[in-house]
Amino acid sequence: IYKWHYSGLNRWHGAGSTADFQKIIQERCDTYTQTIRPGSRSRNCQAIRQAFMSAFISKDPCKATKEDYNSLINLAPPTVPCGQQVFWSKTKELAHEYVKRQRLMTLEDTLLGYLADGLSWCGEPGSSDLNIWSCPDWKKDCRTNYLSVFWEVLSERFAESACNTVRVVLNGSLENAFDSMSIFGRVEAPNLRPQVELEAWLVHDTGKPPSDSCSGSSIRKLKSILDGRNVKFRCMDNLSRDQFLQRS
Ligand code: N1C
Repeated sequence: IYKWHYSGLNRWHGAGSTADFQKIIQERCDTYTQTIRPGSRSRNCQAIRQAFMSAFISKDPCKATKEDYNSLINLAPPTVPCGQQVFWSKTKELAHEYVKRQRLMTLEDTLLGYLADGLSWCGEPGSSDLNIWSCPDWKKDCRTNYLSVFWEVLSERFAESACNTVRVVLNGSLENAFDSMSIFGRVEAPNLRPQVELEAWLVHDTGKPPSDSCSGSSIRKLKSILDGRNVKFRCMDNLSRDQFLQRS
């Protein structure tokens, strides 16, 4: 305990870096490139792991910039085939179940999304190690932390690459199915290109009445963001989880 206070490594309010971060990145990369998408362009997992590490190692964990991730993202841009893209907000597990049953893809089905899913990471100035004790929390410490900036910049690139019809799975059991402060609300919806069509699905817990609908104020707000960008919008509501997964 005296050591944490001494070094200050425990001063942040978020979870520390995932144990064996480098090893997990390398193993997931090998699995993805050899087993999950063996057909995809061959990628150098060692270079990807190194680019990931140099994005944040030895840096102030509250001073992340999008540029820090440029070389990593250029090694593996998060693009998916036209018309297969699925966004989600507060529906992660459901969205993944949905894409598994269709020929569709979420960000976690791209290499970098797959590598980072569920992990935590940050470094410390003057050290070449990850801080395994704590990392900055978005609310309590700083928004410009490496984890938040990673998902923001990756999500931005993912949304910019969308074409034809794309889908978003929203949580109809929340009072506001569309949250303008979420990554979908702040980053993805505002970065869709003109002429793309977004289909929103409001899905509520089976056996309960929905709490929001396509005519509610949160969805009207989403519609107005999209109108401003000339993105077409369709909305489907009142679907229970079971109905949604069965029809899909
Ligand atoms: O803030 P959200 O959801 O609206 O973000 C989801 C949205 C999706 O469409 C994804 O494309 O943004 C992308 N995305 C991820 O793929 C992702 N995987 C894991 C955003 N965040 C992701 N995470 C972590 O979950 C990350 O730590 C982020 O802060 C949460 C977002 O969850 P949310 O609020 O349900």
